[in-house]
Amino acid sequence: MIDRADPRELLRRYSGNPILRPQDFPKMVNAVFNPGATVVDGRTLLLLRVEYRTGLSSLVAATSDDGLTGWEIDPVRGLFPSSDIFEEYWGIEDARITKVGDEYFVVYVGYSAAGPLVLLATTRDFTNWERRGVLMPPEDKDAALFPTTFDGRWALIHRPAPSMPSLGAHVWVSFSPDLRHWGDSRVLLPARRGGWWDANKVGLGPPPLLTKQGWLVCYHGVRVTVSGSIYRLGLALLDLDDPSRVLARGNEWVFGPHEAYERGGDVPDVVFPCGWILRDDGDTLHLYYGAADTVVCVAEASLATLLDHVEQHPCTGESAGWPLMGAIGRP
Ligand code: BMA
Repeated sequence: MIDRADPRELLRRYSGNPILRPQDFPKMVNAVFNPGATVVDGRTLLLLRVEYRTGLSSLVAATSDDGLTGWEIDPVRGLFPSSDIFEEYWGIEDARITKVGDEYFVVYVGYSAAGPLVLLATTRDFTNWERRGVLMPPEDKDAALFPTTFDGRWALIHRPAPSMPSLGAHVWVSFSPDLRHWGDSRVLLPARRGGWWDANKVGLGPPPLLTKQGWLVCYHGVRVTVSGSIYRLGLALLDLDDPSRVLARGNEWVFGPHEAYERGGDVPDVVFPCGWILRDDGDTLHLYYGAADTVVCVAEASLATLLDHVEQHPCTGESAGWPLMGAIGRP
């Protein structure tokens, strides 16, 4: 394999990667990946997607003091699907955790018998849960809540799949007064077209992160090649008061699969984060991601450097939006 490690990368991989592997589990499992992340009682908590040898997934908690080492898999804490629940019929996947007061709002994908959809469950301890139902019907995934409301409305970033895939799968934002009724939906980050790294299919990574400059968003872009898809990560910045306003969007990806554990696994060439944690110094950011749909890894970045990057590599004009915008109705 070609070594493409580059010291100029903005996100630096932890040398102890992968931090969690299938063989770390007491029972044999197929894969552990795409973790949500938060801090509980001073410890880093990951809500791992664990895929069993049935092919179906649960969300299992693991904790660590420093967020890098000494991971303890918790046999009790986690969210476990029930085949009695239509929306969770084939398991649950890819949690994004948003802390609101002293509650954790976990938005996750339910693999229902009618396709993947977006569900919400809330908890204070990751043991006792209140299932709050469907936020978005099939087919929709890659969703997370903002930790604050905007003029009294919750905001959800999500990624519906269009019935005509050739039109692309784009990141949307929707609003709700009560976390049940959603609307005022609009495209937030359109997938670009043609040769771009994020052409045709994009989706949210971790929940949006509050910074002085705006909400920092990390999203994945999927490049389809003759040997399969490559999942890479890019950045955008949203207006603090109106999260449907994109202030900036980077034109380059900032992280992509390089290492052997990212390039080989159940689904090669995938880096897929569902959580990040800003550490107490206010600048160190730990990004937790699934690698190749098989193991869990972490990379570190300086928040200030990421913000500089998104502001200094903005896309403009046509590359920022719809290539055909304005064409409709011309004679
Ligand atoms: C996406 C999601 C992720 C997965 C990725 C790559 O559509 O289903 O859970 O990691 O594909 O397989």
